Amino acid sequence: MPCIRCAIGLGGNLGDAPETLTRALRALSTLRNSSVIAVSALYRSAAIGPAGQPDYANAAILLDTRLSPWQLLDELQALEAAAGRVRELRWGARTLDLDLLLYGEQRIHDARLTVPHPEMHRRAFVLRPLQDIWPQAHWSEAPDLVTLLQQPELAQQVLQPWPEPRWLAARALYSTPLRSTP
Ligand code: A4P
Ligand code: MG
Repeated sequence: MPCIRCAIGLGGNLGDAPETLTRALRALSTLRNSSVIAVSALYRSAAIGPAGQPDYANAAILLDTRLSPWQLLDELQALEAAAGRVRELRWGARTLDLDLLLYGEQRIHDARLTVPHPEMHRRAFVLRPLQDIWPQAHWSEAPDLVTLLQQPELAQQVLQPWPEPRWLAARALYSTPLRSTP
């Protein structure tokens, strides 16, 4: 397999979400045939969806991988299941959402996988972290990230940087100059 640059979105809003996302980042850094290239800031935002939910923590990472998109999805779902199992006992709900946002410039649409992620162009909580790690990201007919984020529907989504020490420490490990963004 060639080495492909891809973007993964991380989200969670049950339990200690910064801890869950930090653990997911550490696990992703040990993924076989893959290297973490860049890590976004952590952001906090109101849940989009049913009311009455806790705020979300969101982030994104850039990964170079020789895994196929489906192998990568298997790995992401295993991490979700692991986080979910731990939390299910205590919170009764999933705590970690890992989405494959972009896989190089490939377009995939099958029963398991749609890439680019079909909702990402509508979500500031995906696009703002993506801008941190891959400002030139582009896909299909979507405009560039700056233009997308200026659209009224996205501009009204309030996203606050969440300077959580555990995330900052883990992020620093993967944000050396050698791992600069493309
Ligand atoms: N699947 C297809 N394409 C993909 C892909 N590119 N990446 C399939 C990952 N999975 C993909 O996923 C359901 C199925 O989608 C998988 O089995 C996989 O084969 P899921 O994550 O179990 O389902 P879900 O999370 O309930 O649905 P979905 O549509 O992924 O939810 P979203 O869109 O991720 O929304 N508000 C804030 N502020 N921040 C958030 O992070 N997240 C959500 C969840 C809602 N509101 C939010 C946030
Ligand atoms: Mg999802």
